[in-house]
Amino acid sequence: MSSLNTTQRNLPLVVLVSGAGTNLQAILEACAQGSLPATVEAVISDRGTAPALQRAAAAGITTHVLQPQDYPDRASYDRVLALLIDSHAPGLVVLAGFMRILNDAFVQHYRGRMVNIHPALLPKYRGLRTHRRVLAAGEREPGSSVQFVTRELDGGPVIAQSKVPVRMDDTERSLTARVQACEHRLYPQVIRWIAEGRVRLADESVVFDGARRRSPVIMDWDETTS
Ligand code: NHR
Ligand code: GAR
Repeated sequence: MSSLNTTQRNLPLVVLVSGAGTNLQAILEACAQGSLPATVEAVISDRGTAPALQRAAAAGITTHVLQPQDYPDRASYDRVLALLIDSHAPGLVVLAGFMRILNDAFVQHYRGRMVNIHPALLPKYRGLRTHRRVLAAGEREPGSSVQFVTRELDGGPVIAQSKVPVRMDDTERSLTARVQACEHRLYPQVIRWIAEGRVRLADESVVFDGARRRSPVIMDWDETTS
């Protein structure tokens, strides 16, 4: 059946989570508002207790829990995870607070089709407990980055970043909250660019509107919100 609006298909997403799921929530809301031409087909968690699962269920999204302790090794876990993801035929796999390292075969399978959000201005502060390390280092420029996932941990090409002001009296909690508020705008925006075909991975670089980028897009919300 044809109608006026059938040319633009929504990008099917599978979102991987481990925790609170506030980024998942921001993505779900952007989809529901029509500001993100994507559909969350499934949410998969490596932890049965992740609050993100409740958020997904509340939005009527299919959820799966795949617990590492039920698999003999990382390779078999990653293989089953990929089969489960592929059963939903996503155009993009979205890591949203997913806390488990994925093996090379997995990362290769989703090359150019998997993104991650990390709470720092990469390449600074790769790895875990980012906010604590940012504060301990007296970092003056916290922020968040969205990148394509490649073999090197937190080392894939960065698509976009957003900076966040740090305050004298910041605690791990207050800084985390400010960075997350910024992530909730950044992640839907980057997924929108991918859904619209404006951003893709070519070799080791991000291509934006047909041009190879040598550095990430820096989001300045005053100018670039749409
Ligand atoms: N996998 C690959 N191959 N490459 C990346 O860049 C990945 C990845 C999987 C997840 C997210 C990431 C982050 O943004 C991510 C990026 C977990 C760990 C980790 O050490 C590191 C980085 C990231 C996520 N995880 C421990 C592990 O043994 C478990 C830690 C825990 O359970 O708390 O998997 O920072
Ligand atoms: C986000 O701040 C994300 O940047 C970070 O975890 C949070 C997940 O929050 N990711 C990492 O630290 C990856 N190591 P959420 O579950 O509420 O979306």
